[in-house]
Amino acid sequence: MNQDLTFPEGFVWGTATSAYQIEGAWDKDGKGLSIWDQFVRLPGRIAHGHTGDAACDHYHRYREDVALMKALGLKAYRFSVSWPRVLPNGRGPANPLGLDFYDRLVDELLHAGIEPFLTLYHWDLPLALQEREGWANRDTAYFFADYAAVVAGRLADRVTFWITHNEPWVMSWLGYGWGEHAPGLRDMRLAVTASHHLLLSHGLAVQVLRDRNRDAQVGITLDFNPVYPQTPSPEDQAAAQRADGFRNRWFLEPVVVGSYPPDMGALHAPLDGVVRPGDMALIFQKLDFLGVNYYTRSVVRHDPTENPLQVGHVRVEGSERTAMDWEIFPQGLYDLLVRLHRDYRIPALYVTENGAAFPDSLGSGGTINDPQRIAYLKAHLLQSHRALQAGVPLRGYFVWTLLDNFEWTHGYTKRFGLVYVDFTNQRRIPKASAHWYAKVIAANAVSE
Ligand code: IFM
Repeated sequence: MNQDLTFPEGFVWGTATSAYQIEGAWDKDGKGLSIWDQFVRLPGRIAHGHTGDAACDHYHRYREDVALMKALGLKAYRFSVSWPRVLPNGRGPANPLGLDFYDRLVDELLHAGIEPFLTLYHWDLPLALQEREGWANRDTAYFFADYAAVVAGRLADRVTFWITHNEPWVMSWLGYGWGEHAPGLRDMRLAVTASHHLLLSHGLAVQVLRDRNRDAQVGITLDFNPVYPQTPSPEDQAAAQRADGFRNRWFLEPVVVGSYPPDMGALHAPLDGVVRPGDMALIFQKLDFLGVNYYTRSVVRHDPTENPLQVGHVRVEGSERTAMDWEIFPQGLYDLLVRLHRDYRIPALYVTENGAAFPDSLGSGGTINDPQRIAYLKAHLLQSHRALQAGVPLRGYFVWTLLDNFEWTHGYTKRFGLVYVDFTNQRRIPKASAHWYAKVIAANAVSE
């Protein structure tokens, strides 16, 4: 028989989005350009040449979108602020119309009884700062703190939950190391340098946010890929340990321990001269919570031909996969949450992103049936509940994402939303998973 597994009272049920992926209005009302506005225009970078110019037009339709969230019974909404919308040049005078937009959005959310979780940075760096080397330039960390002050100056009276960065690992490695994301650079040294400046900017911004609002709850969101060895051999286990250091601990440990993982060998060299005295203490600020983004795991083996970490990635045959070709492995979320709690004793954890893309299509009756997404979410919620039972201080869960949106290099070809978006006319249609999630929220429970 199905059993209802109840979540703690006050558990925060939400969805997450990011500015570039949904807002559109890329050049409206005084917004400056971001590195993504430029990157999407480079030939061959984005599937079908898609851009975020219009995206979900959320900039103009935010009222309708908040009404949708309210109808789903969401308790919280995680969104990001576009830095160049607020500071067109990344620094200097603020754009009042840009700030007004977030002011209206926050009021609309509060009016609907939805708690805003505000992310300051989800990858859309002002282009003007990239022209000064972006995150490879230490100054950017200080400009970020000034930007945090501007946003907090306007919203800290109503926003309690603040997230400094989303997935700085992706920003550093895909943006500066492997060239897959904006700004499209391919230089390991730059990637490591950027990673340090991102972390530094986090520490500086935490101080600013606390200064502006004593009651602020401040955290950072990291993306985790729990790593499993292909075999129990000591070589594979050591490879898994190295992969874990690179993928999971590089950003986590500076923030919650105050130092880079000591076992990262070659990755430390580029930090010479980049890390200045006092930096690690600045980065190691008290955190109120950690945001955990989880989608899949990695399985690895020792492979001396793969440099510099000598880690080979293994494709697990026969496992179910999403449209991103990511293995579906719900137990990874449990393992991760338990491990974060056990090893780092962080006061509170939120799953700030979890979800899946599938090839959804509009059915003849105008509905979207997405049983795979429901199964994915349910399985991950069961693992979240298991983690709670094991004593993990998990306070909330945010589905990625509210609306089908611009999935970076995949353009609009990957649909992650609970709500289907017809990009020809911007019509929003809640999928079956949205109705399912609304029931979970209303019951504060998921059935086994
Ligand atoms: O769409 C992204 C989001 O911007 C960051 N986390 C992963 C999501 C799915 O790829």
